[in-house]
Amino acid sequence: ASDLQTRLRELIPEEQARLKEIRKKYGNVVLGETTVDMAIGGMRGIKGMIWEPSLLDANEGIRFRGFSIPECQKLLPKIKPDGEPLPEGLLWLLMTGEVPTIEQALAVSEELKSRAKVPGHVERVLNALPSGTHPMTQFTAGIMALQTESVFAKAYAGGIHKSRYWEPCYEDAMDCIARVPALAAMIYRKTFKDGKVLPGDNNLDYSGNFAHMMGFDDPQFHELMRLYIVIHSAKYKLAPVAGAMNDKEDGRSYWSEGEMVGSALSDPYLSFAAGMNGLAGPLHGLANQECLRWLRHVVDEIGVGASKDELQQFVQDTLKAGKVVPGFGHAVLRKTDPRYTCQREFALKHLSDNPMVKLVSNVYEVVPDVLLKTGKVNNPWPNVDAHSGVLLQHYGLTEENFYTVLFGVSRAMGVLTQLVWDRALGLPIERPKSLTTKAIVEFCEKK
Ligand code: NMX
Repeated sequence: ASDLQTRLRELIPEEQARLKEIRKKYGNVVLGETTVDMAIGGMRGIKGMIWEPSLLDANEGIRFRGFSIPECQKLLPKIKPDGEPLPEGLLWLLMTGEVPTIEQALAVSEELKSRAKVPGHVERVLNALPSGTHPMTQFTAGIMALQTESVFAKAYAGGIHKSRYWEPCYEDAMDCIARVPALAAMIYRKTFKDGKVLPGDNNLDYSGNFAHMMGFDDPQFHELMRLYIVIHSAKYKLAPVAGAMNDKEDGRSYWSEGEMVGSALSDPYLSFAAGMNGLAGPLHGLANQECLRWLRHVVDEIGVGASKDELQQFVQDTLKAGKVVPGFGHAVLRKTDPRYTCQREFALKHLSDNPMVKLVSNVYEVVPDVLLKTGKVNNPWPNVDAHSGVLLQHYGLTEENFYTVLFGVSRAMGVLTQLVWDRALGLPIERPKSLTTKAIVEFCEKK
């Protein structure tokens, strides 16, 4: 099938049967144990949720439906033969588990275009917010304003049979994915530019049009947006509970809110907005902006041509001041993040003369040794955030307060895909068990 919904309709009965079989065959198998430490420590490492779009491997980094980032770059359809893959193709992969043909990816592109119109009241909601409202607050307010369009909420109110929940959920997921670039671009123009909302261009693909609506028409920046959206689209691993905001570091997630909220049959807009409120937390979405700030600090204090010795000293001073070196380390990954590597390759291909790129490269040569010498850092290698800010800055997207919104636009694909599958598989409301500390102590003492 060349359209996504038809392909999903074919796949869903197979996947429902597979899940039933897994449950029947392995339902009683123990996946892991939960300790008191884990209960106190943010449920880190507890295996307790189904998440299909992606999985994190400690050595290889994220895999989307089993495919590593280099594999996705090679296999997913592109507009230019040596260019970056289309996020529309990735969306097909995330939804179906299958690498699409170029026709299928372009069909997704057309489908998203046909759904992209943002209703007028969304801009009025943004206009009502005071100036200085953080772009992420505007973003979640905008998503909530879009919720008036929810097909799922209307279908549920109309008494739809639960076997068909996934259909209106799919409508909302695709509408939401289609509309968030225009919403984000609107926020960008209002917050940082002349306030004029730029119309979309139907001749462009999803990423190119997003860049265009923000006011960026350099085809190379469009390429960067394709890469950026692909690598930021899905999270790594499972996410337990509402309130945890820390997906980037260890897989606990803002999506936990998205998924928890969605499991209560809140529609995709309500669920996605909940997730985005977690992404806005400083332990999560803001790390990329911190990296750029740290690099700017280097430039201000020493200069963009800082020698390796000077950098080493600067890194040591950062540690001595009780701060982390942003962009390095990972809770799960134990190698250089492939999302860093592909951005570095992009930089070497397109902007190797940029002095900030050289600086990032020198930092890469200095930081891991210094971190290793502390004897406590489990992963001294760079993560995705170490490179993204410098790339965006090169093309003129310098307002780092906006970076989390870019991240949010990308994540819509991963998180809303899972929501469609949650409904298709009939997954129930999520309700991990909480205990009081008194109950924990009583339980332990009885043992
Ligand atoms: N700079 C300085 N110290 C570090 C760093 C770093 N980049 N990374 C880890 N450590 C310290 C960490 O603070 C901890 O110290 P202490 O015992 O005094 O609390 C110790 O090393 C052991 O930590 P790990 O087990 O290696 O790392 P953990 O799983 O706790 O945390 C991060 C993972 C990502 C939070 C951590 O590496 C960090 O803070 N990195 C810098 C911030 C950053 O880049 N965040 C974006 C992450 C994006 N992403 O994950 O993709």
